Amino acid sequence: MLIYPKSHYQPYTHASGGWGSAKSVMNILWREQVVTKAPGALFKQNKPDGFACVSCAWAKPRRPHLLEFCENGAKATAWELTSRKTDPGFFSAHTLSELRQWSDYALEQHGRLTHPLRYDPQSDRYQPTSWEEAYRDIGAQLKAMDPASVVFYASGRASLETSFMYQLFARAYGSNNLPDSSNMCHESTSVGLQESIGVPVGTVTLADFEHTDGVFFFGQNVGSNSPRMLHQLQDVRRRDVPIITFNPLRERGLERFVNPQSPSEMLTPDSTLISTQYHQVAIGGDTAAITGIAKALLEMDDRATEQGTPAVLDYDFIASHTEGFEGFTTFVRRCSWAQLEHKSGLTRGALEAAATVYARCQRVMFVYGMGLTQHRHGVTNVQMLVNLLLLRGNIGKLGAGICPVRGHSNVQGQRTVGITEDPKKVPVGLIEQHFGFKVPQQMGLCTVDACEGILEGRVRGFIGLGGNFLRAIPDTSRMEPAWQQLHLNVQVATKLNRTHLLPAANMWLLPCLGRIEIDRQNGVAQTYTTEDSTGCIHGWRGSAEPVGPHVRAEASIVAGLAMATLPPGNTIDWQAWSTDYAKVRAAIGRVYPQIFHDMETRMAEPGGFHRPIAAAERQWLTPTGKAQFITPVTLAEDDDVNLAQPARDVLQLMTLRSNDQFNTTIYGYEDRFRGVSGTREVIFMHCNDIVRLGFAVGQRVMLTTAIEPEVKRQVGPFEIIAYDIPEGCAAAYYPECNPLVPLWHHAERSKVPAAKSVPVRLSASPLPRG
Ligand SMILES: Nc1nc2c(c(=O)[nH]1)N[C@H]1C(S)=C(S)[C@@H](COP(=O)(O)OP(=O)(O)OC[C@H]3O[C@@H](n4cnc5c(=O)[nH]c(N)nc54)[C@H](O)[C@@H]3O)O[C@H]1N2
Ligand SMILES: Nc1nc2c(c(=O)[nH]1)N[C@H]1C(S)=C(S)[C@@H](COP(=O)(O)OP(=O)(O)OC[C@H]3O[C@@H](n4cnc5c(=O)[nH]c(N)nc54)[C@H](O)[C@@H]3O)O[C@H]1N2
Ligand SMILES: [Mo]
Repeated sequence: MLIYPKSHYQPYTHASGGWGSAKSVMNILWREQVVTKAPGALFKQNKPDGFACVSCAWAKPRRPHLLEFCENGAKATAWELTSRKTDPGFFSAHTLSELRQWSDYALEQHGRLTHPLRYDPQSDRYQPTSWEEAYRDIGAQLKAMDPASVVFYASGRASLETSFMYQLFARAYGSNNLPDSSNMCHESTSVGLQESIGVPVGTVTLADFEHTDGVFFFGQNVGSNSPRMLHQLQDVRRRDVPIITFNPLRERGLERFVNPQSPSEMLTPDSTLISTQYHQVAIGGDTAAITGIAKALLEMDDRATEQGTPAVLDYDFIASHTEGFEGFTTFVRRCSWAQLEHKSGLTRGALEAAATVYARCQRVMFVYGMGLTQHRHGVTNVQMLVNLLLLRGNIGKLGAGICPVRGHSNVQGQRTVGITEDPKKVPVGLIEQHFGFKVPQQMGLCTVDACEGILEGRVRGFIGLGGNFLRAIPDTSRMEPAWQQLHLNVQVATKLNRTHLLPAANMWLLPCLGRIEIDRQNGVAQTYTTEDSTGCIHGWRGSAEPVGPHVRAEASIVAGLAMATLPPGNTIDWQAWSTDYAKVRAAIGRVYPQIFHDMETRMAEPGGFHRPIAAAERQWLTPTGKAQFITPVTLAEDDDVNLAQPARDVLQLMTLRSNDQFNTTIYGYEDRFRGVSGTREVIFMHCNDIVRLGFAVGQRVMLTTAIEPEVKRQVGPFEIIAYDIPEGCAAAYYPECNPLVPLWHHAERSKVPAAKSVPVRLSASPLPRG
């Protein structure tokens, strides 16, 4: 195992990108021993003849750059291509009890899984098994279980082909229990946008970036989590288009950027200023902030009426395309500035400044991420963005629209091909017609429901198509003991993680190919498809040799499990599908003809093809055929705790990602842009809070959840860092803080865990400095 340098904090003052980025890429290529192997793969990353990067869902341009990847995409590639292996020899040397003491970093860094494994309770070890035995035994277990008690989880990476097969397998087996990572991520988007504009996805494509004249950025850390978008933002800024950012933290990538692939920028002190206004909204203050901007707009519009100048609101659009305008504006007018300033943590002047820019621009897009969706009122947040866009007709025209930045590289696509717990969201009739089985009608379990089912013992079986479920979900300390009570647990994975280390009575770990590897079936390299955050669908193929002969493609594993489980007589030819993905695509085209007709030719076009998004054409697929202004019921995104008196010792904690991780995959201990190295066990706080609460910079503290005191939820010790963050707010890393998030503390309606707003109290750590 690696020994880390002593933890270190020094504010970072350079731009994002630049030499720091280039150095960080070289470091990981070296560490993963892929310096010679990776560059070939990196040239193919996000190219028409290459593979889709696994690091984020941001769109890939029709005419790619010579190197169409970012620092974190390169890290993801190196991490997957690593020459390190976690093979049967490793498992015979380590018991699971021992491995549970390892860090997330050490587990994955040990390398790729190479053989199918079965847990042996006697020796407390994983032991190699054959694929045939694994399928047979898992199939036998599944056949003996009640389908309603089995959960089929998907982390958002698997291709459209594999995902389509997976949901079909679950439904043919008799279960709609298809939670996915989206349930912890952009489900607030899927619920909110569907109600507001009649589609569950964003309306913006890359072309809009070329025509926009105003970008508003809410709660998304582009520099770390979708760095390729910085190219579009840089182009936007070169046209002198304003970018207005709302984020409690001053994120480096939203301030300045140097393109590490541009020699002229790398060799000169030039960097691009990204945000032209930066508003450090309080955590959970966005609904109030957006209300404030709307209020300022209404006031400007009133003045225009008085003075006989052109209206600020787009009344034609509002009249012909929307409903609910009166209710919404009445609400906005009723909110006082004092209230809005208090809840948003921003001054009236700041909100008016943002409104002035908004009113001046003719084509505005709103970009957002987890800072909006992972709140108790995350759905309201998303709908507030739409309300503000509708006021000036900023949906359904070039250069304008709503742009959720999805996380996993195919998370949006998985939904498109049927991975959802809600059978009403899939074309049941066509599935039944083509595949000859009855789709169960009962609503399935989403992620939070699945966790509740596990806690209560109703869920007995769990199949995981990727991901690190036990580490990604809330309330980890309560979930871990319950997880071990499962009867059946099957995990399909590329690398070992903590989810695999708390075994069920019957547990298998099945190694699969990664995205970057060539997937040969009957000697033919297969292509596969994904859908990005802008609804664009591309064909891809792997370019590196597989990690070993015993590792199988995800599609083939799903088919193997399905054939071993389902009764003979269903009309799906799993064998043929898993050896020729064109056949799966043909089936997808039959079930979703509007989106996927002629897929075989369209997927190969440069830049792929776009799924139709009705709202982008100003067709509103809502019950009344109009876009909806939806009036919020409250200004507070999080009302579990009133952060004003008397709870002055409670801080609102956000859990977030460093620049050196992909979700629960920890690449290293270097959060460059935030200036932290050597550790992840830190809490970022405002200096006034540190003093007010009687602590000191560098002191180690325990964090305890301040709601539901009868359940003790605690993590630590974490070192205090004084940081530029609003008073009353704090930040620390995910997944280390997941034990603090109560399972019930999730967004209303979308059930996305409210991971960005956990009320916590701090106490001095009793433990000596480690
Ligand atoms: N390198 C890398 N890339 C990734 C990932 C990764 O872990 N590493 N994860 C992928 C996945 S699955 C996802 S979903 C995305 C996640 O990408 P993001 O959506 O950027 O998610 P987070 O890093 O959790 O941070 C969200 C941002 O929200 C801000 N924030 C927190 N609370 C609030 C609030 O109340 N209001 C506002 N306005 N802002 C707030 C935080 O300061 C932070 O900048 O990235 C994807 N891409
Ligand atoms: N507190 C807090 N909790 C959060 C969040 C937060 O911001 N704060 N964010 C939430 C969000 S947005 C998300 S998306 C979830 C993420 O939840 P998940 O998607 O479940 O987690 P990941 O960390 O992305 O999964 C990593 C594992 O996936 C496996 N893997 C990697 N590549 C492949 C592959 O190609 N195939 C297969 N089969 N397996 C593969 C590896 O074994 C690796 O260990 O976490 C959520 N949890
Ligand atoms: Mo995500």
